[in-house]
Amino acid sequence: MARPKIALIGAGQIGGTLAHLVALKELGDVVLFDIADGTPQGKALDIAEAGPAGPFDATLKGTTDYADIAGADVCIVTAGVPRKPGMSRDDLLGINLKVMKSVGEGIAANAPNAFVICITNPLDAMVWALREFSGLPHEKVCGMAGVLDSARFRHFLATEFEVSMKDVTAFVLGGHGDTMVPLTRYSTVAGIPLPDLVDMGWTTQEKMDAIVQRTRDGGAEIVGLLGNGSAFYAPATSAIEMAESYLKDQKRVLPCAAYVEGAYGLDGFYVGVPTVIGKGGIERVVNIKLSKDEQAMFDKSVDAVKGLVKACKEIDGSLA
Ligand code: A3D
Repeated sequence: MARPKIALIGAGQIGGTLAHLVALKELGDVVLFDIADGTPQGKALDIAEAGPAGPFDATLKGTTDYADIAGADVCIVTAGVPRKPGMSRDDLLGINLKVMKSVGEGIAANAPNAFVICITNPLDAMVWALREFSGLPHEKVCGMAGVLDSARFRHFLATEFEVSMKDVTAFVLGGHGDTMVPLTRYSTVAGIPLPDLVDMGWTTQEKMDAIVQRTRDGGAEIVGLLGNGSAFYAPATSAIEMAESYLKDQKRVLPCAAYVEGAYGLDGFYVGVPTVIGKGGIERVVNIKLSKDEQAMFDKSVDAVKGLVKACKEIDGSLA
């Protein structure tokens, strides 16, 4: 049986890390695409040369020609520009919207049956635009953010409680931005919800509030530390979890930016929600019941995303 073909559109920090992870996990063969000639070819060769020592079996090809992604099973999109210190994700909108147009057309022409995971920021608006430009079915186009945001939340919680990260689950909803909604009620240690752990004296409400805020600011914290570019190891690892669930039909329940029609009072919109990812792509959106306060936070987050989509339509008339 042929190995799956995984196309990585953008061979920068996240793209290169994705290629390495795909190879190490032997998820399939990799095509690294970028407009910066030399970068995708150099990274592909460097990773391929790691194969014997890895050891892993995977072929890697770097290219500037969209024809090379033909027939890809999965496309992970990181093409565009990342944030610099002091920038918000939304500041990237104008530049990255143009990039989504060329990427969407490249995927539509060469890999129309792929499962597409967008990572380019501002995430919720870019995944919407990428879907519009590509014309692919909504269930085959999604965005990676929730897995990363909840991984950050889980890391902070596991460190606070001094327990294994494997036993901590966390729930983050809404747009990938300052308005994201970490849900403490649905976040647990071995099934025990966080509010109960506060009652049990494991931590205090103040510490929980600080962790929620640190999760919201998680991306900016890394941008500030690096001083040049944004996070890439955790974002790449998170997207791989989603790609693996699709390729192996694992039906993992993972939060991601999915097209929501009907659930959460939304009528056709991309926003972060819990989903089931299997061979059909986004097979289900899990519609959980929110409290009044949670719904208000979610609505605020959705409003922020709607504002960005409106801005996309104003910049590119073909999206209106
Ligand atoms: P970077 O290392 O700059 O890589 C981006 C690559 O895209 C570069 O190699 C560019 O040459 C390439 N590129 C630019 N335009 C095009 C084009 N039209 N077609 C193909 N390739 C192109 O950035 P990065 O890998 O650190 O980040 C990539 C994106 O992910 C940025 O928009 C980040 O803001 C975003 N990001 C999102 C998250 C989420 O959780 C959603 C986290 C971290 C970064």
